[in-house]
Amino acid sequence: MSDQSFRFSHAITRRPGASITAGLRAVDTGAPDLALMLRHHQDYIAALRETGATVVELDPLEAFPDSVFVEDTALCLPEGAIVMRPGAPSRLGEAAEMAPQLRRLYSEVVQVETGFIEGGDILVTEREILVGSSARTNAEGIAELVRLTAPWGRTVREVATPPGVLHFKTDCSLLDAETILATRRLDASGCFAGYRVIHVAEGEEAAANSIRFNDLVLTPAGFPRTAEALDKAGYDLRQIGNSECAKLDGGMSCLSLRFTPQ
Ligand code: CIR
Repeated sequence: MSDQSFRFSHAITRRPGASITAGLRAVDTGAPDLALMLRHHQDYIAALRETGATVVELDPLEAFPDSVFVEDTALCLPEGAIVMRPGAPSRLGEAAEMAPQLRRLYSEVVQVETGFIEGGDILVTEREILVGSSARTNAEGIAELVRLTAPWGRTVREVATPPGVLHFKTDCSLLDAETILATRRLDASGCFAGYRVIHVAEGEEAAANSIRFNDLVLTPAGFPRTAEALDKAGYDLRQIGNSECAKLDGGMSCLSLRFTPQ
């Protein structure tokens, strides 16, 4: 079994700007503190770099308050990058801002042309691409993903993001080629049949949005029972402050595009 689903040479990040206070959120739990968010962002980048990867840090895009959440703008596979079409109207233009960055690193960059799809709804495992339909990702966008990845021999499986959950990966992460970290509510749908699943602790659902990046697992700080379970399972954890991104429904996966261009 190869491990190309979690071994990456590169990551792209974007620093949050002052307009972050206007970012989208399901529930208003107070304005994010930009200075604290920037400190957390630096810790996040340092952990990615610790693994030896090259991390690109893009400047803030003040016209796009949510643009720190770069994951939603593209799907990066070894074969090529696919520029997404975010379903949130205020985020649609972010994808065009990311495209030239991807062209610098990839020889093949293709584009979703119709429908809506955000990277946060896509989980890539060794055997397939899981895509959750959601308020941000519709059937047309998923059909585009199928069309664009078919020439690369990829299999796409449509699943459902639980109602009221922003993205499919809000509730799950890949931990290794065989293992997924997930909330019980998502696993109950049966979408992970055939995988080994580790559940986040009751009341620690927000810990499900973690990332495996090379030898590390980056997980949001403040979820000690899930951290203990991951530690016991043998993963090398870095707990990263996420209090400010959490106010905007963002977590570990949203903050980077992770890839190894062929
Ligand atoms: C949004 O609602 O689009 C942002 N406030 C949060 C995006 C989080 N992205 C992700 O989970 N991939």
